[in-house]
Amino acid sequence: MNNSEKIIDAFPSSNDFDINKIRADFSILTETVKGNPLVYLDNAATSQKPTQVIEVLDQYYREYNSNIHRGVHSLSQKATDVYESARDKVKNFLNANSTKEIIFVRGATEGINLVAQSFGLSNISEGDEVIITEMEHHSNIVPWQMLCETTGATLKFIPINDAGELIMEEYAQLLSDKTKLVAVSHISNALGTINPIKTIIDKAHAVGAKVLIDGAQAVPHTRVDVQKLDCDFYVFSGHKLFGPTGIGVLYGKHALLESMPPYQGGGDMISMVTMEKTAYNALPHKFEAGTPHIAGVIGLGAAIDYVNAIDFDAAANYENELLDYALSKVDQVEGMNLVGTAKEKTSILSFTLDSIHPHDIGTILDDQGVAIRAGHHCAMPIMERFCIPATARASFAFYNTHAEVDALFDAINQCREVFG
Ligand code: C6P
Repeated sequence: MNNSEKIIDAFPSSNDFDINKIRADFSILTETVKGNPLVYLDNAATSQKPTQVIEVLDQYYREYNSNIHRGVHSLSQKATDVYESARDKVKNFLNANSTKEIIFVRGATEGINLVAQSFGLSNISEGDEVIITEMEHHSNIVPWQMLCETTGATLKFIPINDAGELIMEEYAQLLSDKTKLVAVSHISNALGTINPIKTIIDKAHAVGAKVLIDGAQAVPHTRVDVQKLDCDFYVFSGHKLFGPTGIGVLYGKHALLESMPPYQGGGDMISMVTMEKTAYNALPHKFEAGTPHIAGVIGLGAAIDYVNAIDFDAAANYENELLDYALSKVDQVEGMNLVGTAKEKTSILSFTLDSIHPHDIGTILDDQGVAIRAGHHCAMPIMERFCIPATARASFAFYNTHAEVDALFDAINQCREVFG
C-alpha cells in the first residue's frame, strides 16, 4: 500500500466529488515527511500543482520556449498564441468583459501595488480617504500606507467583531465623499471569513469611491464574476489556484485602466519610442513591461483548465464538509481556541492551544508529517486585534480528506501530550 492509499478517505461524501481521482492528479500528496505520509494543510500559503499543470510547463520549456509578441518565427508565434489564450481563459474565469481588462502581474501583491501607484497617485490626494479593513493581508495594507504617506491622504480601517466579521455599520459611518478607494479582501487568509463584498462594493459606489477586491484566498474556493460584483479591480495569485508561483492577475474595468498611467516602463508596453517621448501600447500591454513570466501565464491557463474540468461547485461543497468535520472536532481538544468564527467562513482553521506557542505546534505537527502554517500570516493587525502574537493555521483544499483532518487532530493531541 502506498502512502496516498493509506490516507485515502473512507469517509462518505454527501456529493459525487471523486476525491480519489482528484488526488491521483497531485503526485506530491504521496510524499512522506519524516517517515509519515505528507498531510498538506498549508493550502492558503500555496496550493499543490496537478500533473496537468506540471506537464504544460514542461512542454513549454521542452517544445516551444521562446519570447512572445516579438518574433516572426514559429516558436515565438506559438508561445504568443498560448500566452494570449491563457488571458482569454482568465477573462472567462472571472467573467470579465474583455481580455483588455486582464493584466498579468507577479501576484496579488503586485496587482495591488500597481493600482496604488498608478490609480492611486493620479486620483488620490491630500484630504482624500482610503478605506481598508482590520483583517487585511500586509499586501493590502502597506501599499495604501505608502500611498497615503506620499499623498497626504488618510487610511481608515473597518473594524471587526470578535467572530472576525466586518462591522458593517462602522463601514457605513466611515464612507463619505472623501472616500476615493475601498480595498477589501474577499476572504481573509488569517480567519477564513468570507466578506460581504457585493454590499461593500455597492455602498462604496454610492459615495463615488472605487473598489479593489483582494481575491487571493477566494479564487481557489469560490466562483467569481467581476461583472456581477461590479468591482473596479480584482486581484489574485496563480500559485494559490493550483498554478505556478510568480504569476497573478489584475482585473480592472476597461475605462479605468485606460485612464491610468503605466506602472513600469520598458519593452512591450510601448507603441512608439523616440528620444523625446513614448507613446504607450494599448491595453492590456500598457501594464506589462518587459518579458513577462511566459511559462507562468501558460501554467496559469492550465490551472484554470484544471479547475474548469472538475466540478468546482462540488469541490467547494466538499471543502465545506471538511471544514465542518474539523470544526466538529475542536471542542474535543482541551485548550484549543478558534480564531475566526464567522458565520460565512471558508476552509481555514486558525487556532491557538493554551500555553503552547503556535511555532511549537507547527514543529510538532511537522514531526507527524502534517504541514500547517504558524505565525502572524502576514496579517499582524488582526493578531493585534485578538491580542495574540500568532496562530496555527490549517487550510484545506479539495484534495484533502477527512482522514487527513483526523491526522491533524491526532497530531494536535500529540502536541498537547508533549507539552503536558
Ligand atoms: N497569503 C498566506 O499564507 P502573493 O504573495 O502576492 O501571492 O499573495 C499575497 C496575499 C494577498 N492577499 C491575501 C488575502 C493573501 O492571503 C496573500 C498571501 C499567504 O496566507 C502568504 S503570506
